[in-house]
Amino acid sequence: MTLEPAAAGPPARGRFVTFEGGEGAGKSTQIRLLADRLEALELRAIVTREPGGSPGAEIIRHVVLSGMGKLLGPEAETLLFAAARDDHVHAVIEPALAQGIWVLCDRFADSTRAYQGSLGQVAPAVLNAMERVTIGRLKPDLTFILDIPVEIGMQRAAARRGAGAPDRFEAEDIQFHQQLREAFRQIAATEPQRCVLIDANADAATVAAQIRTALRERLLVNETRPETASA
Ligand code: T5A
Repeated sequence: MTLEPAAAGPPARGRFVTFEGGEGAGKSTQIRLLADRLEALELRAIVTREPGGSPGAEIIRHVVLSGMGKLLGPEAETLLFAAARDDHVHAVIEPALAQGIWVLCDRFADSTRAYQGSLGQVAPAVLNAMERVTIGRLKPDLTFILDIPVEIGMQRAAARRGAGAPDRFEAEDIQFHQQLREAFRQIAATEPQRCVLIDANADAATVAAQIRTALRERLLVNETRPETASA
C-alpha cells in the first residue's frame, strides 16, 4: 500500500485568548504587548475588544458605556452586551479562528458574569441562556485575569481618562469595584484550567513577563523563534 501525501486541509484553528479584570488593570496595554510578541513569533493574530469589535457591536458599545442601557434595567442592559457579543463572535471571532488566526480579546463573557452576574444581579439561568445563543460552544483557550487593588486600578483609569468624564461603570462606587475584583478572582479559582490570575500591580514589563510565561506553559508556544522580540 502506498501512502498518499496528505492533502492540504484547512488551517489549524487559531487560539482564542481573552483578557479580563477590573477598571484600569492594564488589559489594553498587555494585549498590545502580547500581539507584538506573537507577530515577532510569526503567528497571525488580531486584537479586538468587548463590548465592540465589529461595526454593529461598536454601536451598542456607545449605548451601554454612555449609561443609556442602565436606564433599561439590569436584564435589558445585559441583553445589549449579549447582542453586541453575538455580532462580534459571528462577524469577527469565529471567522478569524477558522482561518488559523489567533484572537486576542479585551474582555469577553467573564465580564458579563462579573459585572452583570455578580454585581448587576442577573440570574445565572438568564446568563446561561444568553451564552447559549451568543457563544454556543466557543470558549477561550486561555483567559488572563489581571488582578490589581481597586484604588490603583481606578487611579490608572482616571489618569488615562484625563479631563474626560468616567463611563457607565467607572462611575460606580468603590464597593462595586471591590466586589468586582472578588468576582474575577472567583472565576479564576473556579476555572483554573482556562484562567490564569496575573498580579497586575507591577510595571508593564513585569506583568508582560508573567503573561508570556503562562502562554508558553498553557498553549505550548514555541519561543525559540526570533529572539529579537521583547514583550
Ligand atoms: N462590560 C464589558 C460589562 O459590564 N459587561 C461586559 O460583558 C463587557 C464585555 C468596557 C466596560 O464595559 C463593561 C466593563 C467596562 O467597564 P472599556 O472602555 O473597554 O470599558 O474599558 P476597560 O475594559 O474597563 O479598560 P480600561 O480602559 O479601564 O483599562 P485597561 O484596558 O485594563 O487598562 P489600560 O491598559 O488602558 O491602562 C490604563 C492606564 O494605566 C496605564 C496605561 O498606560 C493607561 O494609562 N498602565 C500602567 N501604569 C502602570 N503600571 C502598569 N503596569 C500599567 N499598565 C497600564
